[in-house]
Amino acid sequence: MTKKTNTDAKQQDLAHDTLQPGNMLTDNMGHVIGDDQNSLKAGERGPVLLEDHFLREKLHHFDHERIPERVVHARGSGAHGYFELTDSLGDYTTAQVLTEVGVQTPVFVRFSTVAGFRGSPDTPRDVRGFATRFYTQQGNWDIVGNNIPVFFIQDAIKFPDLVHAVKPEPHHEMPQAASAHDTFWDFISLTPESMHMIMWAMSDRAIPRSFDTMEGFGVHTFRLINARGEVTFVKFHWKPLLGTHSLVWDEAQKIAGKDPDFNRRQMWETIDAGGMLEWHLGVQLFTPEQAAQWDFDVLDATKIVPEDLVPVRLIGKMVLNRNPDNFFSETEQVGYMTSNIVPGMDFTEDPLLQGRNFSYLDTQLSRLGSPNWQSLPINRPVNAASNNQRDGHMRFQINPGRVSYFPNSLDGNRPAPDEKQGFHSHPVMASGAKLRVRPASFSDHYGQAKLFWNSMSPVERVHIAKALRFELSKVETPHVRLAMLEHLEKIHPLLASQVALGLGEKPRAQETAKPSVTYDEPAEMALLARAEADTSASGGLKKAAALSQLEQPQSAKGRHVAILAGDGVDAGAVKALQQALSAEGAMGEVVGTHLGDLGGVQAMKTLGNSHASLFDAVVVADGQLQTETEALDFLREAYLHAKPLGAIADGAPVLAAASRQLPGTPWDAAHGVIDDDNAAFVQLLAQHRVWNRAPNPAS
Ligand code: HDE
Repeated sequence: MTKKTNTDAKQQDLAHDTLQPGNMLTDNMGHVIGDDQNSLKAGERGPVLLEDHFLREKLHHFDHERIPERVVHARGSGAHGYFELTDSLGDYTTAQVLTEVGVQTPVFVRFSTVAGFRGSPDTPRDVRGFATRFYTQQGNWDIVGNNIPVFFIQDAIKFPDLVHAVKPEPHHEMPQAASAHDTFWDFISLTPESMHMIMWAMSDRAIPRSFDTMEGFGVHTFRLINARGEVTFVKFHWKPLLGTHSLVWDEAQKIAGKDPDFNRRQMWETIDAGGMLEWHLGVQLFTPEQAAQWDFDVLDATKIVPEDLVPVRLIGKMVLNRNPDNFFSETEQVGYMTSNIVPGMDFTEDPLLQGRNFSYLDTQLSRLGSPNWQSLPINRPVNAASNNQRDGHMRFQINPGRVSYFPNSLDGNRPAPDEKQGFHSHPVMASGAKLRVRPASFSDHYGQAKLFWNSMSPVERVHIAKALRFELSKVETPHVRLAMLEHLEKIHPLLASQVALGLGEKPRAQETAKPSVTYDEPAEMALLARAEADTSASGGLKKAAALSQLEQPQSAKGRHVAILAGDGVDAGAVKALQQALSAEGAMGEVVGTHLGDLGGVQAMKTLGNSHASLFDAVVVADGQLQTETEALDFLREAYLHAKPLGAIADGAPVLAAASRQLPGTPWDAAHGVIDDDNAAFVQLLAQHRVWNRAPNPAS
């Protein structure tokens, strides 16, 4: 069967505007330039003449090359691909993209951090944006989501305050891409509705390993409407095929210096090498009647609908497999909008979503500079836009004829609205007094924070406590730190006390454990493992499925393994390991004492230009590295970051030498250090981290 596909539609559309260089250099008006390296001067040694129109044009364009970066989500990276529906939602919606099984719809996805500037590193502790545009035959549909399913605030009117608080402080513009500062925590401590989101933001979710090991969420509840006009509520989920995995905090900070483009580079290189990034699209479908039964409000974006109440139904797959041709024209100029929905869908009354529907259109004007921004190649729909809008700065199209109004009799009344095919707002009953209030159903701010806490594994709980200690210890104003401890107390007293210890405050709980600084102390882990909270606003659940990342699918696919080697390496052993890894979709990269040939294997990276934090696991393949400090550091770092370690050929003594740098730590197979067993190593790699190292590693 030939697959119905229109994935090429956007690629073909973009091809119209993709310019190949001609043979001769011209100015922007097509005049061939004779000399582009010397300006026109009066005499050999100047002065330069104003008459030099080539110089002026070139400088003029250069002077205006920058546009304002996004006010949030400035740092980001995008890729093209397609979405293919495998399971029709025809019972729930008339949207073609969700009913035509087997059709491939082109997509462009942009991943981002929120707080940092455009040039900031990829790996701060932050929420990640996950914005997807579907170029459907019924117009663009955007899911402008995040990698966390809830948000800090319930009402869009608070968004500017939230963003002002988290961005670098306005008097000295510090810190860059970090929430660990006074203004953020001041705002949060005065905003109880943010507590559920704070638990997510302090968890490992806020330091994802890569774009293709993070989930995506539409966050808000939307409506689907079927042919009979019936409404179903829906929440959208992107589930990565590789599972959801994170960095550890010390590693994330080091990557920010060693390779600030870490996530961007990995996506680019994966696609460049012919690979792809993949997610399932999942939906939670529920009726308004079901929603009315729950003890939380589905219009409140600080709440999840636990998967135990409504399972996620996987309905299709998204594949990203083409890098942009030009970062600026595609990734920078793409303008997503929550208001981009297609017939068969509708918004809900979520006040955060309603505010966003204004903001995303509005912001493009100051960023892209003209009301014609929707005609930019990356933004225009594959079904051509057709209306009576005209003129404005940078008009791209030439609209012939004298008619630019509706109704008209001079051009056959075209283009005309179409009752049948057009978008309809669902006729939701709306009435009431005009009130500036928050509904009572939005008032539980701690119940789902507790649900999240209860759902974490012990090691994930320790990471949350450590993240809070890190962040709050950077807050200089004592009353802000204390105010945050009050909130944590309401989530769990043991969590609050463990954080208090790190801040030099008196813990309220009778029982405490030494807070871990370098290691996850087993005592703290054991204490927090017992810290179960009573929940509310959680549909009666004490714990929810799919929140802990340790429950995620395990696979070695896409993992990068450093193979440390010098000139004396056994090339056969290295190649055997590389083969075992590539059979599972992982990569073994030789990191050499120098670049190039190491007696039969090629080093593409060196111990000096690389770092353990840039790999998922490390194997040492050469006994002569025992005396190489950089090799020992590689192994030590990887051990501390709970990564699988191994030795092949005569590498074992190097592991032993590295272990002596960390006295008292076990370096054996039971703790993720594998000697000369490729199959066991690959199996371990699929588990991502070795959490049973005791004491556990810095994170
Ligand atoms: Fe955004 N957000 N946002 N946001 N957001 C922007 O739009 C805004 C919110 C999200 O890769 C801006 O084009 C308001 C939630 C992503 O281009 C701006 C509110 C979620 C991106 C804006 C929110 C998001 C943005 C800045 C509160 C997850 C990057 C540039 C009501 C569901 C899109 C731009 C890209 C970007 C406004 C809250 C996700 C200013 C007013 C909740 C992924 O319009």
